[in-house]
Amino acid sequence: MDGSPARPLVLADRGCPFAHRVFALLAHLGVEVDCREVPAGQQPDGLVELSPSGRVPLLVHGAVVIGESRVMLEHLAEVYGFESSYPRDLDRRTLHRHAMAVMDGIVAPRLFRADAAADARLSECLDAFEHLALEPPEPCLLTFHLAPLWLRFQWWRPEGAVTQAIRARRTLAAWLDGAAALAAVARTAPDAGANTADFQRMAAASKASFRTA
Ligand SMILES: N[C@@H](CCC(=O)N[C@@H](CS)C(=O)NCC(=O)O)C(=O)O
Repeated sequence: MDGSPARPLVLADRGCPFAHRVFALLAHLGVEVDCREVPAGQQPDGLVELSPSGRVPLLVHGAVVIGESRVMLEHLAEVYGFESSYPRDLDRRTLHRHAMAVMDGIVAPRLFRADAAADARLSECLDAFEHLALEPPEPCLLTFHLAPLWLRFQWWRPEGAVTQAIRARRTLAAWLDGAAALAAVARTAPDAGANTADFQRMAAASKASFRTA
């Protein structure tokens, strides 16, 4: 790379919450992005060469080809010098990273499938989010990471245990609503109705990939 990185290419399902994270960050940074629509579960020409599992979203940026949205955020934040990506204080930075890992490892999979073991840990998971929800939500990797998932829980699982448990925590729910209302998140969010219609297709693709994982 010569100091002017190539424009990022994101292969993604238009409604995917994980891809939404990346589009929100890039919108906030004012970075133009090329998008290629790849419905979850499909493997159009050229995808398998880049991603042997065929999973999306996928970021192609110069020599980097990666398929984990959390790592995409980190990569793009460094490339484009996102100053407020993480708090300066090490302890708070670690807590942001921890909350992001909890979201991806335990909470987000519940969009697609029930998990009794995760139910038992839900309160502990939400504590990890709520501890960070004391100040107003600002554009940072944590807010771009959590907000798209909070929107999908409300749209796709309005009566689900995660959605209900978050709503019962007023401070956390207000903070997540504020994160979802950040300009870059709102501007890159799909239409709620259309996205909910896409959910069945994404859930089916997700089940298929969990089965074969
Ligand atoms: N941990 C991944 C999750 C990616 C993911 O689950 N993608 C959804 C689409 S919203 C899916 O079902 N992918 C199935 C597939 O690509 O086969 C990330 O953060 O990027």
